[in-house]
Amino acid sequence: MRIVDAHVNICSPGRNFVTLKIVTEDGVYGLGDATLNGRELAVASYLRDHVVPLLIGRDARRIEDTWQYLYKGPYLRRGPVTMTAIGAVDTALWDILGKTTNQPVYRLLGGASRDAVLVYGHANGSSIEDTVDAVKRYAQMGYRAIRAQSAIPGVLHAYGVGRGTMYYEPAEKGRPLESVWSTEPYLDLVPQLFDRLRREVGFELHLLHDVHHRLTPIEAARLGKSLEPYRLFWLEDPVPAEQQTSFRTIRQHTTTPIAIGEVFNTIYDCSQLIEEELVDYIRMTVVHGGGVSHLRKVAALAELHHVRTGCHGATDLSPVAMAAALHFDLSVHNFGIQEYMRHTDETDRVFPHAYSFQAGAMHPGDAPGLGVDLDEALAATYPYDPAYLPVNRRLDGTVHSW
Ligand code: CS2
Ligand code: MG
Repeated sequence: MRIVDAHVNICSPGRNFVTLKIVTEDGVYGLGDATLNGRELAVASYLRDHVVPLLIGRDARRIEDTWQYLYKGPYLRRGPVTMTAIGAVDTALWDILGKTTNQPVYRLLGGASRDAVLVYGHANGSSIEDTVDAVKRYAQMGYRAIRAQSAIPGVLHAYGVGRGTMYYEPAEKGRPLESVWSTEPYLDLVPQLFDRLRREVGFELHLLHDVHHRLTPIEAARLGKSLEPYRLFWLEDPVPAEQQTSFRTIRQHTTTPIAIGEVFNTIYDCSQLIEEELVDYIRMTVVHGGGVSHLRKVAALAELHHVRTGCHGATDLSPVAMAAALHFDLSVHNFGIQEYMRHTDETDRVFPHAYSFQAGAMHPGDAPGLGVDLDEALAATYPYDPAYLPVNRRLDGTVHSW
């Protein structure tokens, strides 16, 4: 089953997406998401100019060998661009294998380990009141797990807030937005937010919060401790993730569960965190984490250390990545939860898909392969539109983690 063609599609139905399409000599094709927010064209070029020529003629069924070939072959390894490109190839090959064996991918990954996949949605507001109302709206829609983010007095363009109720797109058309950060009002506000939420909605709902890498280890320890009475499902990305030992400080001071990993690209970015059991959820994705094949290895290491999966599922990961994530989530043993930021109707029309949402959970569907497609004619009506993620600065102008 030789690969005879592969091409990269770039479109922007509401936001930019990069999709790899691999075609075999039997006319069967597979899709892989290759979207790297704010650096889309770098991955498109990596695929077009360096990877696609190497795929032509290869046996599409040799998924692991192709992964190793693309990972070890370039000599220079890892990083978001390389691993997003490899992730797209890997995902597309699993899609092809599912289609040629007439099986949904989750069945090829060992079958369903549960009936459906618990997901969480994003509630945000320009005030605590506003955020409480948004959480209640999500609960009414059937969500059993909700992430809550609120605007912070004195912080301009705080992460995760604004731009509509169902969709949140952090990337800005044109030049990066400059947001202004201040830690103290944030550390004061977040416990108040969750105190109010628990008093208003009770303790049955799972509540989550994303710090988005904006604290130091001791500040994160303090926040984790102050949130313990509100029993969060997780506190996400408390500190920048490059220095894995930083999490020892957090672990020493709080029992609030910690989630990390949406910015990770290989198992080496989290192996120490997992082996020292410094985190509770790993959020690596099929798109930025080297595909289904690599994510299974991360999950296997995590299982040894009581760490569960909590895959990133933001709007800048396309429906192709969401479909692949749900097949992975349905089959992996140590599943925790899946992030589900809804895509716009435009996006859903360009990427018709079999996955569905019901009563706070999702299922990938039983179509052969991933159960997602790309309408290339419709995609062509949405040309690429450069956009960048914000740059964060402290009150004194110093660049700060976002
Ligand atoms: C976020 C993302 O969903 C999340 O947990 O951290 O919205 C993130 O900011 C974007 O994916 C960045 O591209
Ligand atoms: Mg996040």
